[in-house]
Amino acid sequence: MQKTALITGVTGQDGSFLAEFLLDKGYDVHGTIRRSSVDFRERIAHLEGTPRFHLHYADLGDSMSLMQVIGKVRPDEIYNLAAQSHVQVSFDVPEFTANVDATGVLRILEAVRLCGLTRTCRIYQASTSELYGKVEEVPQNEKTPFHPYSPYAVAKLYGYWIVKEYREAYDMFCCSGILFNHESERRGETFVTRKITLAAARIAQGKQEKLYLGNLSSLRDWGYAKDYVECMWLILQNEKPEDFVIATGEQHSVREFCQLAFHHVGIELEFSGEGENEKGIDKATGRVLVEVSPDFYRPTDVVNLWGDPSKAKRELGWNPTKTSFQELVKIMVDADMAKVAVEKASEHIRTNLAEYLEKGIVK
Ligand code: NAP
Ligand code: G4F
Repeated sequence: MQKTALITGVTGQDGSFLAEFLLDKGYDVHGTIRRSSVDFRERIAHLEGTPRFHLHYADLGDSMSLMQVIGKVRPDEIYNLAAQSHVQVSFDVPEFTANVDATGVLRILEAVRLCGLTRTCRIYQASTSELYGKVEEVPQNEKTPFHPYSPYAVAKLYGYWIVKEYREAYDMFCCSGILFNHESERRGETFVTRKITLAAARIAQGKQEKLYLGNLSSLRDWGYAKDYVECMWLILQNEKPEDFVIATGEQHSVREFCQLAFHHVGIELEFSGEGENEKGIDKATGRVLVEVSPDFYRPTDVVNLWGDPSKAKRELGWNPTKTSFQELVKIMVDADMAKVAVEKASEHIRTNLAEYLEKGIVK
């Protein structure tokens, strides 16, 4: 029988990949979008018009909109991916972050209950390795104690616990995927990986002089988002509702990510100096291409994330290293090189066209 899924945050990186994945599996896919003055639907533009793909307005801060969409769609599966997902931004908008990332989860769970879907609807909650925060052990697994270290992480911790509470109190099939960082060519441009790949592409094509970053020594377990959405689905197909750590089991620093990204555009970077004085220098020309700016430091920073995906491998049969770290960086750099080249070409066309119009060469 055809299943129906509802994805909150379908316009985001993960939402767009998950929508494609579920459509391929034959699902009827519904996604929630938010009203904004400029519609940003770039990641799902190619899906609009697909007969089994439907969009609804809803906001995680607005219970009524959630009740309406859940009551109307009556989904078999809900993937709650919507969130204010930027850790640094959560220090600037902590209350908004709590409303969406913490209370928003409760609103979804209550809407499912109030719509009478407790027995039929399975719920996936997008939890995060940020819960480990100021880490108490490495690598981190499902039993590692949490120590959230940002307003974002504290809000997500509430989401994690309320999901567990509803599972135990009401016997609901709701689970958290504790996902470590996952990136892609669709990653938001202010997350560190995408900021680096876009800057490397712009610098290589003469469109940017320098890249400013924060903590270069921070360590992350970076995977490919397209591989991770499969796991979200597997978690909901499991016999029992359980929480899983999803990670690659490999760790790299921001500095290493930078070196590899620049290597792919033909620039070998050498780092020298320490702290705020550290610089990334082009070995061939001696030009300083990367500098540290304290603007990108956080009041508290999570610096040692490294996941142990053994349970997901064993119980879900998931392969954490389908796309290697090296392949991930290459996919992102190749996509940004193409994006910058297209931007340059269209600028060129616009400039020439203006000149031709002025000279009357074209009318
Ligand atoms: P993302 O690209 O920032 O997407 C977030 C989505 O949430 C967007 O569609 C956004 O809509 C929507 N959203 C934000 N506030 C909302 C609100 N008040 N009501 C309804 N929708 C709202 O994030 P992502 O990287 O795909 O991550 C997906 C989820 O996984 C998030 O919950 C994130 O916290 C979590 N997570 C991500 C990672 C990672 O490494 N990517 C790791 C662990 C957990 P707009 O397009 O309108 O802004
Ligand atoms: O790319 P980031 O901003 O990702 P962060 O903070 O790890 O959060 C992401 O992953 C979480 C999973 O662990 C998700 F829950 C969350 O939603 C989000 O998707 O920063 C990564 C690291 C940090 O330690 C940061 O301090 O990179 C460091 N960094 C260094 N320079 C920078 C920069 N981060 C950003 N965004 N920008 C910089 O210039």
